[in-house]
This record gives sequence, C-alpha cells and structure tokens, in this order.
Amino acid sequence: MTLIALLHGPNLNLLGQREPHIYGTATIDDYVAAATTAAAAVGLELEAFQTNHEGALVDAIHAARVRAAAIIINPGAFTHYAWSLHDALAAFSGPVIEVHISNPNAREAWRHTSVVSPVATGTIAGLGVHGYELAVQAIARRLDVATRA
Ligand code: CA2
Repeated sequence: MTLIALLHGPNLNLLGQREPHIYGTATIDDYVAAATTAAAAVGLELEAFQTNHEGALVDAIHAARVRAAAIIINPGAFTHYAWSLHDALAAFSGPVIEVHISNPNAREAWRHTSVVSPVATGTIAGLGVHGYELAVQAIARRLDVATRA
C-alpha cells in the first residue's frame, strides 16, 4: 500500500493542552486520526511521527525517502529557521505538503518566513484539522496524476 509520512515538529505534542485560542482544542492524536481517515478514504496508508528534535526530524525525512510516496509535514517553529529540514526535504522525490494549524503569515513577523516552503509542493495554513484532510487529498491527486502520466 502507498504510504504517506505525516511528520510533526516541536511542541506539537502539546496541542489541545495550551493556547487553545491559537491552536484550538484538538490534540495531535485528533490530527493524526483525521489524516489517517482521509488517507484510508482514498486508499492510502499513513504513518505519523512527532519529535521535538531537529535531527530526529531529518532522520524521519531520510527514512521516508525509501518508505513513503509523499510527506505531510508541520515542522512547528523549525519552519522558520531549520535549513537542515529544507535540505532533507529537497532530497525527497515525492510530493511534500507543508501544513500549519494556524496561519503564520497572520501572526508575528518572525513566523512569516518559511525555509520549508521553497522545497514544498504546496503549503496549507490556517485551516486546522481541515488543512490536514486537504493535504491528504492533494497528495492523492498528485500521485494519481503521476501514475497516469
Ligand atoms: O500553526 C502551526 O501549525 C505552527 O507550525 C505551530 C508552531 C509555530 O511555531 C508555527 O509558527 C506555526 C508551534 C506549535 C506549538 O504548539 C503548541 C501547542 C500547544 C501549546 C503550546 C505550543
């Protein structure tokens, strides 16, 4: 079965526990469950991983190169400065969708830069759980297009 790697960066394990005015009340398990359901609906498998460590996220991207057809990544605050993620994602050949729960562009200026966006197929921000479902659907569409081409 075709696998999507869903990768989460730092502090996202705290979702639902603090800052509900920004991130809502859904937990990371709720996000993973919604994405898994959306993936199953289009015949895709999804494997989720969360870490607070930059190197572990780089390792997970490398592992995805041989296991996964696509990546959905919410790099958390690494989004804004972790060039190691940029380089690792650049070495991944399938679709990469960058997702954010909030809309970083509507927040502090330091969140307006993403070092991940230049190597992402697309970015979805500000739509919470729905954004993760859309990311899965975008990947399904891209992979379909790739097989027909
Ligand atoms: O909106 C997003 O998904 C972000 O990637 C979330 C990151 C933030 O640094 C990015 O600018 C945008 C932060 C995640 C922190 O999540 C928490 C959740 C609950 C309590 C504390 C932090």
